[in-house]
Amino acid sequence: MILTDYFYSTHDATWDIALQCGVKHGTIRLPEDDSFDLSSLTHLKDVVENFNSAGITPLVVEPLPNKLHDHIKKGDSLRDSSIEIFINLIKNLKEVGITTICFNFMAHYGWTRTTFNLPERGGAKVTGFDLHDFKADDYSIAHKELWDNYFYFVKAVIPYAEQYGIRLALHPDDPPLGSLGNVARILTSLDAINRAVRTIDSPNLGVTFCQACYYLMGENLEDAITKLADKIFFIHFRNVRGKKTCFQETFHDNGDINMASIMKAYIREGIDVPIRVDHVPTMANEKITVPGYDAFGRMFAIGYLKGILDSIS
Ligand SMILES: [Mn+2]
Repeated sequence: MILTDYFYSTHDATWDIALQCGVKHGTIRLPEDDSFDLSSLTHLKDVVENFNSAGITPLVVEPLPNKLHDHIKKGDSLRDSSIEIFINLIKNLKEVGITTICFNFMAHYGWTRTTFNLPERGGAKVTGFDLHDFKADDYSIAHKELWDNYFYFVKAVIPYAEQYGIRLALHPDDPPLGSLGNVARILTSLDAINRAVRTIDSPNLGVTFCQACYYLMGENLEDAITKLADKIFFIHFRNVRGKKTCFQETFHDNGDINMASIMKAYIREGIDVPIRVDHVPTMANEKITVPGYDAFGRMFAIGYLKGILDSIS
């Protein structure tokens, strides 16, 4: 496994904390302000140089920039121009040594929570979701239309991903519910994921195995890892407690998933890909800044992940 952490593209304490914890590789979020031109190789090189000079090697981009992806998911009039920019981005990522893009196909609502301050062990705070508390707006899209938009996108970009050696790693829907309000969700079961990544047969199309999403789908995790072994390109190391209609995040050692046995399953299947910790609690003396991404919980999670990896390998 290649240990990464999730970084914004401006040097902040998360970079130094990760480096101090022994993380040398990055899963990076590209800048979203208008001064960053997604078409510019120079701008991308500047971002990567900045990481490199701090001692971090970026390997994964997550997510596919929303200013492109929202049009692609909805299939609106800016879809084709957005796909063109993305194809150019694939070429540029190859130039700077980034190998993997984590993308999702959740339209309109991204990863969705109904609360951001549930108590977890010792009074730490976590995010949670309860379908009863979810308030939908009036946007709607149907399952068929979203599947059509998904395959339209994948067909357009896969030849370039293959040509430039970039792996597209599909993240499942979070939460994996069949719909939110009138917005269809399509990547909510192992069967659906298999349809998404095997209908078009390409070695460059696979998945981000976000463990907790697969758990909340009701899938057996070890079984899912075995069935997707050739397609797991990136791992979100994440734990959770509950069911898909009502759940909360947890410390990595305090949820429903046995994290050590899941790690053994990856190793048994020969999966050796970038991994990062995902969705951590906010702890004492911290304010909730980016829910799920505060520093102390991340330190704990990285240490816990490193301990499991060291004990197995
Ligand atoms: Mn995830």
